[in-house]
Amino acid sequence: MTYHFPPNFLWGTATAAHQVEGNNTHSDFWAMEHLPNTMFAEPSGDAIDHYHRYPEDIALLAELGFNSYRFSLEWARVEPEDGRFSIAALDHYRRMCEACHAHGLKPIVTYHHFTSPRWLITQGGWENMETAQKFARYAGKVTQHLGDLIDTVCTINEVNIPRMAALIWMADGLDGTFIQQAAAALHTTPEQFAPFMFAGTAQGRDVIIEAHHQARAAIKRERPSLPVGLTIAMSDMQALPGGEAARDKMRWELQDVFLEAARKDDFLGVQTYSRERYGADGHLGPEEGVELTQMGYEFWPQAIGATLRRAHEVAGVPMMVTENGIGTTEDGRRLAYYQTALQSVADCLRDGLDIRGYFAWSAFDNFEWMLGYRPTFGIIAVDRASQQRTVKPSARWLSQVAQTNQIG
Ligand code: GCO
Repeated sequence: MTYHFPPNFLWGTATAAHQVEGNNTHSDFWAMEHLPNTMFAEPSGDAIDHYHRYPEDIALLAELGFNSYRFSLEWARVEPEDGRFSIAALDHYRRMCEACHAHGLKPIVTYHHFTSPRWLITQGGWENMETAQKFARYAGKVTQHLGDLIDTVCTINEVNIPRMAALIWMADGLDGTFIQQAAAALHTTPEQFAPFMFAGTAQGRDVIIEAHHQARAAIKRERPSLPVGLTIAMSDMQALPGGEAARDKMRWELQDVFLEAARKDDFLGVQTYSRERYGADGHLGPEEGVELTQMGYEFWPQAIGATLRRAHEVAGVPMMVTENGIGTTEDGRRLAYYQTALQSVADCLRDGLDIRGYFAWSAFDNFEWMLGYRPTFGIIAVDRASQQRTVKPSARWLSQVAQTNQIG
């Protein structure tokens, strides 16, 4: 059955500065990527050189028929030293926004996507409450300089990722040698080492939420009408019989606390990739027989519908799917993923949920953090030796959807 999306629905793709720009040498991640005992599969290096190639990249996204583009600013470029703002960097991002407008793409701009300036980590990073003010100062400055060109702001990408890392992925602790080396490289102690991803304590959570609230206020002071929200990573948290209590406890810690913190926002960015199952003893691995993605989690595109419904219930604000996608070498599986995912977004809209847009993760194959360049999430492939871009069939399919504003 054909479904027509609402008029003005935003169709786009998403990227993050550190994953695509290349040479973010002032950032904490750059330092961590280059340690002798690094946890990173490889350094980000030139990435896909989006810093210089954004004009062609944005033109390509427009050619595909999208009407918006979600990208992030690199705080370490904008404020390479505490309190010292680079007007040249701010001008660069202004030009990016201008390029979007020239091509009919609405810029959805994320102010923080995992990476931070090195100096912030030296000062205690995301476990230090003063970071909230520093982030708000930066957010105010950015908004003053380019707020007139921004359509929507996502303050912090995936506010809950540090908690998720601490309570699930890194629950057994981190490699001590890595932490020691990283702390030394960032001029702090292993006890106070708190880049965003590693700020997984309850204090880290409070700092991040406070940073969002203070940034929102700083942005609104500059431009009261600019829509502001945060984004959250949500898997569909399912309980097997007997697993309800374990699931509910985790769901509170990993999702609900943050959804409640977003209740006064203009919108919420929902980012979903898969589901997670809970049994009586807690978190379970993938179910036997279910196809896995390159990331090792289940191919479960219908998760997006479930998470949108949950977010609606708890946060109750307008929503955007700010990321959704799959790491796979088989583009046919990506296409199948998007087909099912968009059907489930359409079902939510039919049920009256207020969903304003859909952003595929990702526009391009890019630097997948600790896993390096191996996982490929892009709807556009990149040959990193020549930096040549090649549109994949899944991009053509999404392009059709975006241009007709409907799925069949
Ligand atoms: C995240 C980030 C992206 C990732 C994507 C694929 O969700 O972790 O926002 O930077 O690359 O999710 O794993």
